[in-house]
Amino acid sequence: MLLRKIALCSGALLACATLARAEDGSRLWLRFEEAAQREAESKKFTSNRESPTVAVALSELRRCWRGKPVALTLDENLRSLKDGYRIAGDAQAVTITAGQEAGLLYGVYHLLRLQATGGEVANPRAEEIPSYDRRILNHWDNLDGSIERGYAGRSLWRWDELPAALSPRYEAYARANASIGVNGTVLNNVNANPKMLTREYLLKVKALADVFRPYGLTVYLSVNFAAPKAIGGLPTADPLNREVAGWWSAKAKEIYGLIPDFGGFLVKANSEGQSGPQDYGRTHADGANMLADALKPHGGIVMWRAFVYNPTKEDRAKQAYQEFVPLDGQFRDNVIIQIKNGPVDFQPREPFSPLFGALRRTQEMVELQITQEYLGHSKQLVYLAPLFEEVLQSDTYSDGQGSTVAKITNGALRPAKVTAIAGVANTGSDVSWCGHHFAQANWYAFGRLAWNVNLTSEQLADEWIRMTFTANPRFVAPVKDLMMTSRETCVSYMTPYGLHHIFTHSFNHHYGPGPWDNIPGGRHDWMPWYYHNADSAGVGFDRSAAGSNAVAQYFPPLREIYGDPDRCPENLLLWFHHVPWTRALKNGLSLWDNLCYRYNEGVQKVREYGKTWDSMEPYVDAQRFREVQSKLKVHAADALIWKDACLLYFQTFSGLPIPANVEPPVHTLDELKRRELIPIE
Ligand code: GCV
Repeated sequence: MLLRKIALCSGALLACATLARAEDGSRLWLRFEEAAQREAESKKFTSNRESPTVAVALSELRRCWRGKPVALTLDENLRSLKDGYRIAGDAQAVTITAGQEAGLLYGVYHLLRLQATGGEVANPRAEEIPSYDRRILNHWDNLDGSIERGYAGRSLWRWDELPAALSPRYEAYARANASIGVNGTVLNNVNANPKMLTREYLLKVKALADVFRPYGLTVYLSVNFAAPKAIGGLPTADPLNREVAGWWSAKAKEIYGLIPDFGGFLVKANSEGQSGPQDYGRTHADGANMLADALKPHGGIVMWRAFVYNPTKEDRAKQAYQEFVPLDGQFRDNVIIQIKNGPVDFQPREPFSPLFGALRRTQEMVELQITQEYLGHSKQLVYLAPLFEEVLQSDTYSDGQGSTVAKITNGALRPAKVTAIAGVANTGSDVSWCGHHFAQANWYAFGRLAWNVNLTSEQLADEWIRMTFTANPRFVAPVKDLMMTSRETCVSYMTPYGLHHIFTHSFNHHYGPGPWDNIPGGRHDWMPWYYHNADSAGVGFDRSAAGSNAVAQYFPPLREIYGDPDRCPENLLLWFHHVPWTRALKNGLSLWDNLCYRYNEGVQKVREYGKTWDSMEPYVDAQRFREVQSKLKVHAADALIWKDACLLYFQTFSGLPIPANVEPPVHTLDELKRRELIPIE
């Protein structure tokens, strides 16, 4: 009997140990618990305040912190810290001081990050004030559980079970966000279902908000502008109609009655078929202000998207600017215009949107895309922080040299009542959250950059690798190099030299190449040829003064630089110019030869990544090693398809040979055109 008991016990222990070791990615970068759990003693941790947020902070310390005693001190007079913190250590203890409860929690995660990455934990010292007030994930999650542009399974929100059942993932999600400083989440798709605002769904939203609150995570909703008609029984949604405005005010009151710290609304209006104020002859300002007035008494904000364009003769890249600049100064102070990083749509590389800086009397925020809609979904390893960094550090010259997108939007150059930054989320029901182990790094980097816009993509890769995998330098160095080059590699095999939007349109999945696509009767501004303009003379979109003159929307000297093919940065050349195939680039080789070399280089790099990863096997747990390895195989095969498709197609116009030292295409153009290249996940 005794022996049987011992056997059972040791079986259970073994199971526990195995479970503890299992690495399926579900713990994200928060893998620090195990090592510390037993060592920490609860009495080492104190606070001058009791609250659910402080309780989370203390519990994180108890579970994970191996260092000196920690005292949490809330001092509400420290308003200048916003939700940041100060950390100071002496011989006996570490003190975290903050002006808001969330700051204490963020300070704790700072300590845990130091511990996990090998930082200074004996005498830590820091003062951190976040770059943006609101650091927000945008979920494009639908009420039926699907996710628009989601590549990591179904929605995290189980609407059919809420509010009664609360998945443990809700709290895990809030914790992950708090650990990187994300403090807001828009739960539903910008292509919003009006049902979201019904009482039935608001009760579900309240349940989520209650779980998130201790982690400092505020809930926002995308709203459908036609909701007063769709669910309110009104004959119109005209923003200047008093009943409509009254309906929104009552709805706001109802929401705040349930969720007192509700953040506000995100709105996609008069864009891609969504209704909006223009349906009633009103402007974006009329629409945004009406909602802003409804939210104002409760402290809510409106994030009004600038992603608007129509199939007119005007260059799509110019339309958001044309729409919004004339409205500058007309928006309420609780409205903020949410602008995608580039003027078209989250391409592997775009110039920054010329709207940044152009709205001088209107608050602006950046929308980045964390989900890899145009950068290989969750099949390809593409670390996006270099893209985010490139956008945020781009100089708009709007207020003289040094007017970066970051400074324009974070209040550093222009006073703002509210500053914010958004990232379209890449999370889903997938065990590892993001569909690819390395896609977690993009969520991580977004949050950390939103917290501190001056962190470099390299620092963030370093932190993330150490926390998510290992601090072994034999792993960190090559994997960091792989991550750091991966975005440029993606640009190389998809859209080098400023090419853009040449993804297959047939299935609208934005994964594989389709530069030849031309769907009869389809919108011209959704067709790849609209963007590449390839002909026997050359390739690229002429946005110079001789073309669409989109360059004029940029401040000097950028408009002159972008407008001149000799001065335009080569990585944006075909964005702004239609360039002869034979034109020599800076290295003396023709555009055509350079295109061939870049596509080829992209493919070779992905193959190298595969080899690098293969050699990482000794340092990685078996499951994650295998899963990344198999994704890299798909990645390499698909990069090759991109190269063959683009070179063979563009060759029909250039009529030039592919240089001998470029790997010859293995596919034929007919075959590539005939088959739907890449299946959807
Ligand atoms: C949510 C692109 C995407 C759409 C997305 C839209 C937007 O067009 O392909 O899926 O819709 O952008 O940002 O509103």
